[in-house]
Amino acid sequence: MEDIVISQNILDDFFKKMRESLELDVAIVGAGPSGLVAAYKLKSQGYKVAVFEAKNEPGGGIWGGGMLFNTIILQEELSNFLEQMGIKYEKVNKYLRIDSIQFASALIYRATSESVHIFNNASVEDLAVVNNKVCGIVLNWAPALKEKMYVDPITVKADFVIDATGHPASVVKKLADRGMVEKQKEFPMDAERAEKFVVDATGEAFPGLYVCGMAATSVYGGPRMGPIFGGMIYSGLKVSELVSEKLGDKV
Ligand code: 48F
Repeated sequence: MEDIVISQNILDDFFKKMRESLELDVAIVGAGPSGLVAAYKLKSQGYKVAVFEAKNEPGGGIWGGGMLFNTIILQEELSNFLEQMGIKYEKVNKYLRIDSIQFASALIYRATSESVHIFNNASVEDLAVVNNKVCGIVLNWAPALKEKMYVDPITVKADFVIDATGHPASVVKKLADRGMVEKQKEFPMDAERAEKFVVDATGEAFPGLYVCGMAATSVYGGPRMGPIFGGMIYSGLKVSELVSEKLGDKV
């Protein structure tokens, strides 16, 4: 019966990916634009990286563009980045416009082409903290959590964890709820200020825990910006630099 060969192949491959990801240099939570860019950059430098995404589809808030109009906007300075990633763009005034479907799929494709394992349907429900330093993530199946099933999670060890979970900053929130870090509330829309704020706010929120993208805005109380995505790219690039400085020549 051929079906069993298919099943065996799937299980062998999945558990190989999982075993390879049990001890990481960097665990990235959330496969939105900032998390995918950080994963691509860190993996291309040789670090052991995996991405954990609660939804079935990686890509976060990219797919729907602005109000489901599936075009997004980037600053013109990012044309080189888009060319490196093989993404088509059109320059109009001082902005670049790109197709959100191509942008999401290119970031996913680039990260997975660098052999980043992206675990979808995998929700990070807590952190492992030892001696006041984050040293891993606590992982469960997103559908199990959604169904409120009483299932214990498993732990993945990581030297550094990046919270790239977007507006909810759901990883930092786990520590904020316990009074271990302070978390502000997002400000209303102000795209110009927001695009700078998100990059400035990108950094270490707790020993071993970095925050990027809208999660950084949310933790430090910056304004939201809607469907302009340059800040997300710059934030993903910045967090990858900060973490690789810490990891140094571990590769
Ligand atoms: O929100 P999201 O796209 O993150 P981002 O990189 O980008 C924000 C933009 O999309 C947009 C914007 C641009 O100007 O403002 O909103 O900051 O993606 C975050 C991903 O994290 C996943 C979530 O499903 C989404 O795909 N996520 C959230 N919480 C968890 C999680 C969790 N606890 N475990 C795993 N994944």
